[in-house]
Amino acid sequence: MDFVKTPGWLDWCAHPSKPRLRLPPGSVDAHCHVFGPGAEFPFAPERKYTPCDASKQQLYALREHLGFARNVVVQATCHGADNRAMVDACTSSGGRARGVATVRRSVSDAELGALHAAGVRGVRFNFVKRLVDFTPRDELMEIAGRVAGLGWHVVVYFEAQDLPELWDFFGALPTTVVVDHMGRPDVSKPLDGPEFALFLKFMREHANVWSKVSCPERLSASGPPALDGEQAPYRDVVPFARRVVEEFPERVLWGTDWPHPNLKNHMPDDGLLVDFIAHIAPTAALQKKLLVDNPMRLYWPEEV
Ligand code: 0GY
Repeated sequence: MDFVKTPGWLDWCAHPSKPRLRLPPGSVDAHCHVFGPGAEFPFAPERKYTPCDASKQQLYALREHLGFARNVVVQATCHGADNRAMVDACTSSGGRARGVATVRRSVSDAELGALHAAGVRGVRFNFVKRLVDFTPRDELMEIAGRVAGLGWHVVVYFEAQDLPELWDFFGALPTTVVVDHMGRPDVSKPLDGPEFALFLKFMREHANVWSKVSCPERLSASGPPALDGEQAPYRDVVPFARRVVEEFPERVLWGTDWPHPNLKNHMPDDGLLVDFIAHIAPTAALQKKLLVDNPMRLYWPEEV
């Protein structure tokens, strides 16, 4: 099937730079996606955007270029609850990729078992209104209860202003809960202001909550330029991500977010995104926890 990209859609960076940061051996890119290819894995009818193609081969070429060892492929909303592209990426990775799926209440135990066998270790609940239609909370809680039995976790994606309303629901989830992109803070607001304080409180009060400290390119107003090569890229995001890494070093993950859906103004250089890590996890010990120990514990516990 032929698909026409959403107007203004920016394709991923074809020639990312080589990162200056040398990643610790065994590093995991714990948040990335595949899109189609649409001719092989059609995009879902209920999708809110139509992306460019971004194949598993292209993802794994990026993994090698950047110096990662493994990937966690997160189901993107453009594929709805049709997990075939993500599953195909996992099963053809030689054990170097695990997945996070989207499922509906109608999913059977046999289907969940097949996803587990393919390498899926979590489900994603998305609360970002521009990306998905509303799913009743009781349906999500029922799914969470079922996947808890498989030892999976729940990944949640929401925007900072929605945390108060979601607090009780998240607090009742019976699994590890992984927050995408620090709950999307507005980094033009103060680091010590009430909005980000609430997110830190949420992590403090719930020992089962982890955070991805990813996606500075989505959160930043200052943008990428490291003009003199010394200043941090996306420097307005650095204090927020660094605060989370330093306070919760055992509960943070990082990912490229390749191929970067829905960016209309700026497409990041993935090499520069890797260099951002040095600013938010400034020691070798923190980098190892963020990039190796934590994702291995969550996605490959049998190897830890
Ligand atoms: C991300 C962010 C976005 C999109 C999706 O699944 C998706 O469509 O996650 C976004 O538009 O903010 O984490 O990839």
